[in-house]
Amino acid sequence: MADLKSTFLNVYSVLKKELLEDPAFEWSPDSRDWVERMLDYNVPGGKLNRGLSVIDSYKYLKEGKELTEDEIFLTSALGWCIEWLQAYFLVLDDIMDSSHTRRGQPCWFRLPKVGLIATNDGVLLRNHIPRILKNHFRDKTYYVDLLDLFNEVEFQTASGQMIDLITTLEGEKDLSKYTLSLHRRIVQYKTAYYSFYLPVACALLMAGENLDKHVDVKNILVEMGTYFQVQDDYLDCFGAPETIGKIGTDIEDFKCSWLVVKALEICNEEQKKLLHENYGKADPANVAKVKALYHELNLKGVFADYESKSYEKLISSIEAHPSKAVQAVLKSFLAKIYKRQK
Ligand code: GPP
Ligand code: MG
Ligand code: MG
Ligand code: MG
Repeated sequence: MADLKSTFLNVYSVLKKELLEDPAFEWSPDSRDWVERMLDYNVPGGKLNRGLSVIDSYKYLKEGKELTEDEIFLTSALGWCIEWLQAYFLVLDDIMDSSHTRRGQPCWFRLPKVGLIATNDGVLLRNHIPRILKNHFRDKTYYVDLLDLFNEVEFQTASGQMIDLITTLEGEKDLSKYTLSLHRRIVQYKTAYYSFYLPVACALLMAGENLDKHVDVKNILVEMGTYFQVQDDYLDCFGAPETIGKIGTDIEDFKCSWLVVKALEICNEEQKKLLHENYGKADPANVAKVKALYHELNLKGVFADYESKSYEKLISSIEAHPSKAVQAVLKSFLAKIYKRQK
């Protein structure tokens, strides 16, 4: 594993070097330094779960056969495309959510010399993906399918992000609009496709599979991604910032978080009033009242229950899948996130 990670990180250096020498642009020392610093700050510092999953998944699909050097490089390059996509989303998401920290450091746009230049950096990160794909996959039979996959998933994510953002406008008018089905719709689109379906779909394409034949795999991955975002919502409030590397903003931002949905489901009239008066306010005193209510309602316990039930359900849908190799892919992905603390 440690070995796989260092191989993966070596591929990052190769891809970065190619991008910094992209012949389509006349580089100056300043522009090259900017892009290099921007990439090093935003691309490789996460858990790398999404990226590494492409390699893992491909290995399982090859049923344990040793991967060639070429296959390791290509699966890693696809993994990095997903990490680039994630960096692009996070740079912009942190601006939209007025976040302060990410991966244990200030959000990129919070750096004094960066500010709103970060929006263009987001656009650049996004543009790097088709450039990496062109450099390494142009002559593959699945090239068009890869491009189409990244485009589709980006569209789904941006649409999910749109509803995540515009829902708060409705919530501010009437908090009781926040329901589990609305939450589900948001997280399926904003998180599940790019975080769970995309890595496995990349591995499937490389293995020569037709994605239309794997709708059942997609459905399980979307379920898993939904569970993952519920964990993210939970950690936003209950996680330790030192561990998750970010300070939560969901309460301040009036987000349709799983926690507020659950709170609304189980609270009495008096508690509902408290929620209406304090949710979505930047003042730490308001936020503290919401958190105290979450404790009072035992949302930690409600979450623990949700977590074990989701796990059971996911395991049984995985075990119903006819292919042992696909089962292994899905189980390894689930093991990486079950009861995660970060
Ligand atoms: C996670 O939401 C969703 C994304 C990072 C997708 C962003 C999509 C864009 C098109 C910009 P979140 O805000 O809960 O994530 P976090 O808690 O990590 O800030
Ligand atoms: Mg955010
Ligand atoms: Mg967000
Ligand atoms: Mg979050």
